[in-house]
Amino acid sequence: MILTKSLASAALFTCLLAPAALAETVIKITLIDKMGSGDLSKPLGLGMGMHADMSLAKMGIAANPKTTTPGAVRFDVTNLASSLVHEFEVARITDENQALPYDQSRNKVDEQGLQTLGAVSEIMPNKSAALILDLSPGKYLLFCNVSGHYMAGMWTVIEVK
Ligand SMILES: [Cu+2]
Repeated sequence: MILTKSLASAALFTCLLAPAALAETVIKITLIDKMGSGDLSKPLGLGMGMHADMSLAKMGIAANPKTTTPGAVRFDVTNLASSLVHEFEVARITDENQALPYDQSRNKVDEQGLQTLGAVSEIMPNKSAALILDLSPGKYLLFCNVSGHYMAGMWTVIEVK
């Protein structure tokens, strides 16, 4: 723990001198889907705060670890889908038990009311991408907002503390 802290302050100092040397904590993100030819045209009701049985989800986002420390966080995102393109978005949330505003006609989370901090759009199957964000303490929703995917279970929540 002491080692981690001293590394963190050293990293911060280095960062002030040379932004390119910024050291981040890393969260491994895996985008998963087993939809096959499943129907995504109607919302499947597996969104955050909807208290659905998530074992029914055929799409998901796995984050490891799910808790990290404040500062620069690098999300290493891998799309393990066999054929679908996914995206990866990060939004700050206040209450993970509250359902998000949803645009039924587009079958997507309505991002107007969301504090979105960053996104990687269009990650092809079997490809990886990275996103680096400076995160303060709080809870963050990680999700895919390709039509139908969020309601199919493609989200998770991480905590920064
Ligand atoms: Cu997706």
